[in-house]
Amino acid sequence: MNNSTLSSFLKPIYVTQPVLPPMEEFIPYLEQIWESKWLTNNGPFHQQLEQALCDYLGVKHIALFANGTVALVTALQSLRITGEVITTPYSFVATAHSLLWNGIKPVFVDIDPITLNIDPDKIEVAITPQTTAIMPVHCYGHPCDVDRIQKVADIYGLKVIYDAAHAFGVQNESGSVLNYGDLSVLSFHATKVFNTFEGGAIVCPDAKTKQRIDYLKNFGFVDEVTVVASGINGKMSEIIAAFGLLQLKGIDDALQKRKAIDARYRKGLADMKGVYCLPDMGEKVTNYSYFPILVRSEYPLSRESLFQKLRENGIFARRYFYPLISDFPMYRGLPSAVPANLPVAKKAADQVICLPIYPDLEASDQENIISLIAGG
Ligand code: T4K
Repeated sequence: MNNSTLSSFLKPIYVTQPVLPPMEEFIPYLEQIWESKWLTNNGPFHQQLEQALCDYLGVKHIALFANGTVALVTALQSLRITGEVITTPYSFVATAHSLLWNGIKPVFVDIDPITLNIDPDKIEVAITPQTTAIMPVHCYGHPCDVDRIQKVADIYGLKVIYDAAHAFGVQNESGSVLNYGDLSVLSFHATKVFNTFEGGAIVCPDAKTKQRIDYLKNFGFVDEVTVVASGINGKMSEIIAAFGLLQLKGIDDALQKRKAIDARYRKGLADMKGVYCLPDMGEKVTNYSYFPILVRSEYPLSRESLFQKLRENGIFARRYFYPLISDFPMYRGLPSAVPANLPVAKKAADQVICLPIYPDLEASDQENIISLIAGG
């Protein structure tokens, strides 16, 4: 990113900043790895992190990956998804890229104006004989309408693979949202609520599916002489898995701090004309992974002007998710990518700014951000 507009005396505030544990706490983990010389391929830390995450998240099986994107690509492979997959244009490009990497045609449908997640009412009309699955995204960690999506999937015999990159730890009344659909895919990227530098995972409901996923992420190997699929190398290494175990110790504290920041924004922005905060979606447990605002016409500045103003003041907010995925060159020729098909998503993409939110964001910096927005 080019920060040249930033005045030299300003400390830049980014949309996020990763949480890191004290470095000395990581040394004992490194010593164990140096001692055992077991660096990757389902080593002891890898196995421990899989179990620890199952326990923490309340899910049955987890397969760890090097990052969320390779996990998405592998999730689609594991269920042999082909043809067309219905998905949202309002997400990070990796969602749709995972489809193209599998030779699958994305079919974009519009989003719900409140949740900004895929609109379940729009899915049915997009189904064709080639449709094999739905890939919704729990955008900003807010759960999709999982029941209605499953209902459509059941009627038409479709698989559901959730891109749950934002949904670490999120729960509804029945428990983890990661338990819905056929598979859910997490990202542990540096910018995520739970980060392992890079990392990802597939959450799956049964041991058989996890077994297949484990083959696929290790070249398709079953044993030394048996290869059952054209798998990939998607494995998480021991150093990353060990780091994940350490990170997990701090996750509840990080979520508490995020909650307080979310509350301060909501209070500070409550009466600001033209600044719309996404409402409480009624989750039982939220992760406060992003703080999106929609800058509407009643606000004195355009979204772009406010975005620039924040940058000039050292606040590097982001316009997640502008442009829409459907506007990128590899997608815009698709019939479903035409703007007339996606008016709600287009409007959100044109209005959104994600404000900085991360556990170490100082209250004074947050007050400054709120004042800058109030200044119009
Ligand atoms: N599906 C969804 C819905 C996703 O959002 C993502 C990833 C994926 C799938 C794919 O998962 P992974 O394969 O990434 O595991 C970032 C992330 O790179 C990406 O992981 C994330 N979504 C996306 C929403 O955001 P950028 O291009 O905005 O990242 P970047 O490098 O501009 O970072 C944003 C800010 O964070 C920086 O301005 C400063 C701060 N930062 C970043 C990094 C990398 C740090 O302070 N330290 C760091 O190490 O995409």
